[in-house]
Amino acid sequence: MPGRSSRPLLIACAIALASTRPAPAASAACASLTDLRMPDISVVSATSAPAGTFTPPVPRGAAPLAVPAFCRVAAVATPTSDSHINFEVWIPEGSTWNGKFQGVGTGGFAGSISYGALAEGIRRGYATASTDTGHTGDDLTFGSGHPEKIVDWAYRSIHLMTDAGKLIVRNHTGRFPDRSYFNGCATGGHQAMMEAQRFPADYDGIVAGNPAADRTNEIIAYLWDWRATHTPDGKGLVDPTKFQLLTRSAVAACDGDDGVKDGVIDDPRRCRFDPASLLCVNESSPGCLTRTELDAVRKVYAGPVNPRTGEAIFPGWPLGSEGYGPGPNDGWKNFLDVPEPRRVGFFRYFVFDNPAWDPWSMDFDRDVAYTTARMGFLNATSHDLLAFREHGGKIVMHTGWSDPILPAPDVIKYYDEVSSAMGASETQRFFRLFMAPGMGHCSGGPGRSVSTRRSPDGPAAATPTRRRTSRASIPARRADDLPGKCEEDVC
Ligand SMILES: [Ca+2]
Repeated sequence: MPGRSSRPLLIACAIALASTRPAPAASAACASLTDLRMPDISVVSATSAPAGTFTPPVPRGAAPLAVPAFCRVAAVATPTSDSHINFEVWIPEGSTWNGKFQGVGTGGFAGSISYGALAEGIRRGYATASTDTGHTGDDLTFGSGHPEKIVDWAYRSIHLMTDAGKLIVRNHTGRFPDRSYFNGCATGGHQAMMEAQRFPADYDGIVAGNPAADRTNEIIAYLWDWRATHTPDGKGLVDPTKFQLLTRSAVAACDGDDGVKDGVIDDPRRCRFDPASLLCVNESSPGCLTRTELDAVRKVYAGPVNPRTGEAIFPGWPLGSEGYGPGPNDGWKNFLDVPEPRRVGFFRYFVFDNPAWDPWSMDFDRDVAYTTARMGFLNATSHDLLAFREHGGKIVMHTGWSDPILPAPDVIKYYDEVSSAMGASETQRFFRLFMAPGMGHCSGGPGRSVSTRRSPDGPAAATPTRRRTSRASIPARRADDLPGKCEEDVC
């Protein structure tokens, strides 16, 4: 982050509040949308829903969602013979439509439509679309023997949903949306950057939260960290309560560095806490680290490296992300206090096509190169955003410093790489990154969560605040409002 953006900033803007301008009268009744013909896409149902509540079909037992009157369109895209991409487009009725389209992201490996984000979108006036990305459930077995389904998940489903979604809106309202925005976090952030890079004409404004864009190397990092903290027979080398000890100690050492004692480390890069200061003097106790524990967590802070070249494969996790709470997703327990590496199915079903693949067989030189060669298309890490910029698009990217699922340094690394490739000042004109101190994965953590509902003009006109983040300055946001927040526990 060049210049001013090196200071912690907070997004105070992005997806617009609904315009009060009335939308044109609908040109066709909702139900007639089933007559719409599009290549490789079938409209399965189109029904008018009254204002009130909508009970999501998934997950089971989900709470009813408040909704205005809307036209609910369910469709299926089949771009290949092995594809079955479900998506829904919700269009606010009459003058409640603000004339705009919003695609919303999904979490993890998706497998379900984000009904909470759909409802949030239409409450704010947007015609809103969400997709299950072409399979059901978060289990990576869906990719075994189905390479086209992996492509559907990686980028094809969001693009098709977007293209068809705009056409469906046109057929219902009589015109195409004036503007289109994509809003996603976690995998939704990954999807956001994939759109900017592969389909630059799809959206005018993009909000990319905690983007898990370097997906192959993120999963390699899960594997590296798990091996660094376990014996070959799967026993943990680090007492999971020590993750909370590390965060408590880091916060105690560095909370005041920003001049505000609020339980939040403003910028972990400036924090001088050394975990070695916790080394046990005699016997192990809950308040110290054994030599084994210290050596193991140092590898997690450092991140995976190529054993032959010494080159970094992926950034490590920063101070403050280790364990900010007791929950399984409040820190590194998420990927370290588990019986096998997170997303090991990626290697078994996507990369090696071997359900019996042993994570201890991973060679962090040869197999990393092989993984990149086979699955590099999953990554949204291109530094060339020229086409998106020329289209007039703008990107607001944000992430949480305490994110224990996608390390903040990886987001900064990508932004810096784009700045180097496109020029810092030119990048700032259309693409900005905001860091939220103490925020976890899209929400949660000791800091406040990012809000994306403050600007009256949408992401393209976003005017971020330039003040230091504080609890008082950031509106809290319900987790179920976040498009693309992982519905499981990991991305
Ligand atoms: Ca502080």
